Amino acid sequence: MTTLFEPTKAGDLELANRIVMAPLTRNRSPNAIPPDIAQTYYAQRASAGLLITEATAISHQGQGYADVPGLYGTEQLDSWKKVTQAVHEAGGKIVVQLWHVGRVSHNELQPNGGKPVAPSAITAKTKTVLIRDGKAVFVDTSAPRALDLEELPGIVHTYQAAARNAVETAGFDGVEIHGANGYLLDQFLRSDSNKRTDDYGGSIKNRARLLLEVTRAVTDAIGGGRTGIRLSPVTPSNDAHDADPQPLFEYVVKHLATLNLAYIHIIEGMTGGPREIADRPFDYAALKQAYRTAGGKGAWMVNNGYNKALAEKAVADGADLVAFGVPFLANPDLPARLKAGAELNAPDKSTFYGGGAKGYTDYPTLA
Ligand code: 8OZ
Repeated sequence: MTTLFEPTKAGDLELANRIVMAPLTRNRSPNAIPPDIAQTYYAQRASAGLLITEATAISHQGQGYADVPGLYGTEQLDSWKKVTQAVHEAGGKIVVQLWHVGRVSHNELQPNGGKPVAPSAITAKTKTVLIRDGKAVFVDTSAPRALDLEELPGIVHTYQAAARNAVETAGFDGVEIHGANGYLLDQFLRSDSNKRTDDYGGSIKNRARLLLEVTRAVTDAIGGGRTGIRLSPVTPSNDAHDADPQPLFEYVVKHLATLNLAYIHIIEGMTGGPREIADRPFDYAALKQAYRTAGGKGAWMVNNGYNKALAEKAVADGADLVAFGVPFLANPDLPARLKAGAELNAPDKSTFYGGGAKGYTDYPTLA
């Protein structure tokens, strides 16, 4: 029987085990530059089969929260390079999560104080984080403007350039496209946030077009075998809602199947919340089947609320990889602890977002 602790492959990525560190936003990157201490944080967790970085903005326009990192400036790339070196020296593999927040932003975070961009000019009923007087404060997102049709090739190109820089300049093993949690690509997918009347709105085919164009452009630049994508079919995060997610996401994975991706990363249920949402049922087995039937060979990565028993069952039932978020944040040696059946450190929620070493690099490993 396959276990969590066996090596596997995800596209071109050779992984020491099936345990993945999920992307975790930490808001410790002033001026969008990862701090030196991020080298320690990620290297401490290098025993994961794969590390996925915190969501990382592909452009200034793609940024939506204070002190999140970017991947578009020289200093940002130089700093990430030190992170990837530290992880590789520790024997790990690391991909960067490519992020454009779309409408989940604030004027203060945008170039020249402009409006955030979105498929349609509909404000998300959600909050973002600004720093005021050195303190993180939650504020409503600003009203967005709809992207012009002529701007969309530039968005695709920006993802592609970020992927190329990630691999060629910053030394990442690959990238994960953030297609989840109510950010730009997810906003295009969903019927509630996308009211466009051009080729990028209306039908499922049209709403999925931008995500598929972005993914194709990224795979053209760095190869499908180094490209993963994260999707969250039913999460309500950031005001995400679709009238009929099952056919939408089955369409998406069927078309992703042709791109020879390293992996498909699925958030089951509400991101960081319950795995089942009463009024948003979803058949994940059918989603995976749709991908495999269409010829998709990438690793199938599952996420949300997993513990050892659930993860072992998922792998026995055919998942290839299991991503752990908060447990990995609080347990740098999570694979060893899971293997030993050891107690886990409790996470300190007050240090999740913002701050320094406390709650970041000071969680103890097993003796
Ligand atoms: C928590 C806080 C801010 C952003 C996501 C990138 O949900 C995030 C995020 C999570 O994907």
